[in-house]
Amino acid sequence: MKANIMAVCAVFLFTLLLPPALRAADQGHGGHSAAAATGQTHQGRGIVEAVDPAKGTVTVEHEAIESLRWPSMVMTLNVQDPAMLKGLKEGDQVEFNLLVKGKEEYYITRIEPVR
Ligand SMILES: [Cu+2]
Repeated sequence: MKANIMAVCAVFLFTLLLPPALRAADQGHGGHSAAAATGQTHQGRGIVEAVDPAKGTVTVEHEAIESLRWPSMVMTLNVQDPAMLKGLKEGDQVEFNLLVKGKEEYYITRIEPVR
């Protein structure tokens, strides 16, 4: 009988632990890492706010990215190769591919102006 109670307790504790994990996947932008699977590439669109070739970053006000459950927002993102930033300037409307490299790690693997 005591063992049964222990088993029930274990199941109960387990279900207590589950909801936060599931909620994390639904957090959208705040839960970046939880929602994003490593190795996946996602497509985004946005407007360039700043380009920093020295750091290899581009700041974009991106539209919502459904596949990542990200709402629209301003982000500074690393590019795979700073050469990709050549010719990009503030105000450009762009399309980009974003590779999920790891926890809170994203790289733009393609970025092109939309004309
Ligand atoms: Cu973002």
